[in-house]
Amino acid sequence: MFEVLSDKLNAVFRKLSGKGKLSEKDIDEGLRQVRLALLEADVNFKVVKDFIARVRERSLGAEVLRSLTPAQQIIKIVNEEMVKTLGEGESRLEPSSHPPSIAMLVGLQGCGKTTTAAKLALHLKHSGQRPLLVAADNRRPAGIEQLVTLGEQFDIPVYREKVTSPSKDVCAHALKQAKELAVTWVIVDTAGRMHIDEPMMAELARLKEELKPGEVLLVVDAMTGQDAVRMAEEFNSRLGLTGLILTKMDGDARGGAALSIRRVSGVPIKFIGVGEKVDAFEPFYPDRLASRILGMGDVLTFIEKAEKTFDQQQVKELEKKVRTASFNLEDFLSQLREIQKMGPVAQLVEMLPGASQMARRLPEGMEEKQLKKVEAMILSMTAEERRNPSIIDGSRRRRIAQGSGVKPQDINQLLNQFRQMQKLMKMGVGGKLPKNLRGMFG
Ligand SMILES: Nc1nc2c(ncn2[C@@H]2O[C@H](COP(=O)(O)OP(=O)(O)O)[C@@H](O)[C@H]2O)c(=O)[nH]1
Ligand SMILES: [Mg+2]
Repeated sequence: MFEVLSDKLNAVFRKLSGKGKLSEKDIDEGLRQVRLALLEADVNFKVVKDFIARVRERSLGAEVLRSLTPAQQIIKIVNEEMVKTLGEGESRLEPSSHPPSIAMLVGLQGCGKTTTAAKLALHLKHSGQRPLLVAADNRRPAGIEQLVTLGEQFDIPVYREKVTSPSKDVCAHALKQAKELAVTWVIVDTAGRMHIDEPMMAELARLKEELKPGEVLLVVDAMTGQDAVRMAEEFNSRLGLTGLILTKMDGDARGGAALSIRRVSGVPIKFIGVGEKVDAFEPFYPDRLASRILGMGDVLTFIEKAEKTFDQQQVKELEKKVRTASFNLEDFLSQLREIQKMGPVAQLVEMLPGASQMARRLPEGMEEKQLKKVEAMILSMTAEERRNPSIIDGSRRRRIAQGSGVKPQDINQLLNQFRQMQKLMKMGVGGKLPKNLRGMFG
């Protein structure tokens, strides 16, 4: 979903993460590229302008400058502001206090209305509701058959009449049927046209009058970009929409519609269609979409974990030790434990932009499956040995190996790796890592 936009934003973040401290100029350059990426994705220019202004203000604020990981903080801000742009919180269907609840689906021809009606009905059925589909699109006989077929396939009742019945009558009769069947939701598929025109709007307004639906949902094709956004404004001003359903999000939509439509129209996105199949339908979660677009779900989780795991005092002490080269196996052990608290090592390292280079240099013993083994070896050492590994001779090595259930060569390997780490530390290769992790990876 939105791969091009996603790739571009990730390239910007990688560049920012590659630098240690960020200047105002770095931030502005990064945001300039974010702005371009959004515009190229066909996001409404006012929405982009507003978005960049909000991100910039927060990025230049204290929360980033004080932070140990400025680039990660910016990603976090971009994510939060993107969630706001997409619409905070999840927007659910509002059930009526006098069942059945009624949802009327409107939209142009070909946007996916009929398919979406079936998807919505199936979604409701799966959440324990009893839906009734209503084929009120009398402009397309084939549309009626399409809905009937879908209904049969999923064992959902469909109310239909002959093509010549006015849709107003179809709806009135459908409501009667709904009461008889004691359904909880009525989903009405209405007629669309190729373009917005007055007769269509007038007919939909009449239907709305007849049905008094609690939900008037506009179905729009996400691939149509800013046209979809204009459509939402127009339908909303004419009919009063309660929600949007963005279809064809699985296609090659650039993201412009999804990222603009809420801000511009003020109407929340409630569902997205992600394929032709009837189960390719999801409630809309702004935070999940933002994470997908940013490809940063993992990094955000990582930042949260790192924030929880490391306190600044701890980091300062470590840095001092690294500087004075007094980092010993005891510190190493406590670092190992911090890492274990955070989760699988390989995964953690992957989450860190810029850290993957470092990961390749990690001693083998740092691999997750080896962590426990390394820990056991260090635990079998005396405090003196941990503080000053150079005293570990042949007989000590045998004792430690026996105590931790490994071979003496394993102890050798660990000591070699540790010496290598110390060397790397002195060379300052940790400088490329986010500051609060330098101690961890040496
Ligand atoms: N890829 C994809 N195709 C969709 C989606 N929703 C609908 N379609 C397709 O869009 C076309 C038009 O759908 P239809 O429901 O007949 O549109 P309507 O004219 O608005 O009723 C059909 O080929 C559907 O399979 C979606 O979320 N993803
Ligand atoms: Mg249709």
